[in-house]
Amino acid sequence: MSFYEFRKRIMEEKKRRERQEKQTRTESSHESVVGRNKFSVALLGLERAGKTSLVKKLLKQEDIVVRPTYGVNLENYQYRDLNFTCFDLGGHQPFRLSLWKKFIERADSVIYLVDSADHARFDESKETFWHYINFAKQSAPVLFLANKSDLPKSKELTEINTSFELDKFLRNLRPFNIKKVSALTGQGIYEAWDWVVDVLCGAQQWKVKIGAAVLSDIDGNILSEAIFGRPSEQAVIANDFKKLKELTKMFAVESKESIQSVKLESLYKKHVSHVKRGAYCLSVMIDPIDPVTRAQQIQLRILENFSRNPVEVQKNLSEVFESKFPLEVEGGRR
Ligand SMILES: Nc1nc2c(ncn2[C@@H]2O[C@H](COP(=O)(O)OP(=O)(O)OP(=O)(O)O)[C@@H](O)[C@H]2O)c(=O)[nH]1
Ligand SMILES: [Mg+2]
Repeated sequence: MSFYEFRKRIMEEKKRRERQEKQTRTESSHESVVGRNKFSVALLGLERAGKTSLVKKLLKQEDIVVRPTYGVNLENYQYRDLNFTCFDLGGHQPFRLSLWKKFIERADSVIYLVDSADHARFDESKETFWHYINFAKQSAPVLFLANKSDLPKSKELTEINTSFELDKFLRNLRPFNIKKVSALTGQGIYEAWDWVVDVLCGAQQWKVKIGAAVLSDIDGNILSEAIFGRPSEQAVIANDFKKLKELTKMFAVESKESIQSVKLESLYKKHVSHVKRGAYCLSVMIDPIDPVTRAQQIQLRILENFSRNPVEVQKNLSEVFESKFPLEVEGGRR
């Protein structure tokens, strides 16, 4: 055999192997998780990002002194009747190189933490995120957590989104979200975990296009309102907006006596989903093709957030939507 033939054969064999590997990867990525009650979650992030602290907070083991993780800690965590195995990976470089890939490939979901107050390491963290996320299963939801939000120097989500170029994920066909948390105070950690659980259970789609939203108190007094979308879309929605506010007031009065209430109505070619919880009612306008249950979950979470942090009611409603569900809800400010 000549040298050229030999080289050609080697190249052919290499291509065959690559094809085979790609096929195996695609098959395993379509593995269904619906109906399962056991999931694995890989926690990633540079050293000191707060991965172990987050797990300890979820497990309510805050009294245990957190030390740097050598290798990997495997922790079992039960939440909403589901069992999770958390791969809490050591973030130091040697562990990233030797361990991360094989745990990421096995995980049903990936959570990446960044220390949002450690601006000096954003570039390193960004590079690490984009490198390792390629090893995640195509079906695995990816949650990006801006941790240490309790620190005064911590950056806002919009800045983190820009620094890490996370919008690129919108073009990626996988569930993705970004949230702000503090593993120290516990702020946002259950909302974050809820999102992972919701996606893993396949109970919802992960994107809802919200046209407009109105917040009222239980007497039907409008507290805040927002029209989303591009200017051309906003002009169309503006016509229906007056009617949306009337429907919100009527819903508030109807549901005054109940602690929690949900109602769906049609308004021309749109759906109006009303949710009342505690002291507030929140109505949103969505396209009929969008998942109503998902919209209702989003409304409910926003209202729960208002009951926990009443000062947030003062905020601009579009900012509240953006900070709670930045990439999940289409139609924020553009
Ligand atoms: N202020 C503040 N400190 C935090 C927070 N989360 C973690 N820390 C602190 O950050 C330090 C590192 O936390 P770890 O949980 O060990 O970080 P890790 O990502 O597990 O680090 P490695 O195991 O080395 O990869 C500890 O001193 C924590 O107390 C947070 O949300 N706020
Ligand atoms: Mg650790």
